[in-house]
Amino acid sequence: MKPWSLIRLWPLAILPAALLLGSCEAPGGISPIFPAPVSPNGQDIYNTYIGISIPAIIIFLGVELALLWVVIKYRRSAQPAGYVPPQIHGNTRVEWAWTIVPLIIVLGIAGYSFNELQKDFQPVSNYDFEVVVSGHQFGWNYTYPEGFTIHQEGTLAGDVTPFVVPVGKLIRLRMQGTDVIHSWWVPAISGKTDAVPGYDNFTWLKVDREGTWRGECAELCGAGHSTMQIIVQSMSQYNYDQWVRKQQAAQK
Ligand SMILES: [Cu+2]
Repeated sequence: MKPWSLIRLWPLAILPAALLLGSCEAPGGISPIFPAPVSPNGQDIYNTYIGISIPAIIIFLGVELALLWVVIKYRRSAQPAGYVPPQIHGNTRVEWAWTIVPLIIVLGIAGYSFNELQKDFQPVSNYDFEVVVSGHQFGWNYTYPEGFTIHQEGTLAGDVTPFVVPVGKLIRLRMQGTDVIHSWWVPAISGKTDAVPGYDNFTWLKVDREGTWRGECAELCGAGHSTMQIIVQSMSQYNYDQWVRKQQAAQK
């Protein structure tokens, strides 16, 4: 095969990327891109993801394009017969540069993500109220300060019962596990937080608009793991208060 007939196959190279991006809107929440964040911690995680991914993609494209350029421009068939390229042993200055620059980039990423961990993955104390979230095989229970519990039993047959929150309130989630380790994850709202038996973990949310968001248990926890869907529904304080009264009446 002549080199140029190979190059004409370039659309094949971008096919996987095109397929991946084409599935962005696929039902079931499978997407390489996070949904629009609706809680400050979700926003910060999103910013961290974008802040690291965009420079990484630019560097990747730069390296690959430079590689392609060298492969094509200096291919053997474009050189005179018997051509031997210059035999260079090394270049100390270039070697220092490609050691130091990646080191700075990696340390930058480490500092950036560590800062985000310190900011949004600590237990909050200025919360409006706390909900105890308990994971079990296979579902989630949400116990509210008023004393009632919402059972979000896992299923693939349809939507699970939503975990209802009021808009704009800072809610601390106390994560617990009753059997094995689960992990509560709603990408638009917060990072993954493990629900561990015998140990309380904390996360929080402060949803800024009304709506419904989906998540999943993010820790393989047994045969029914995939049924552990999460739905968070946020509503106005007025509607929320009415909803609370209804739950209290139903669970008396
Ligand atoms: Cu689970």
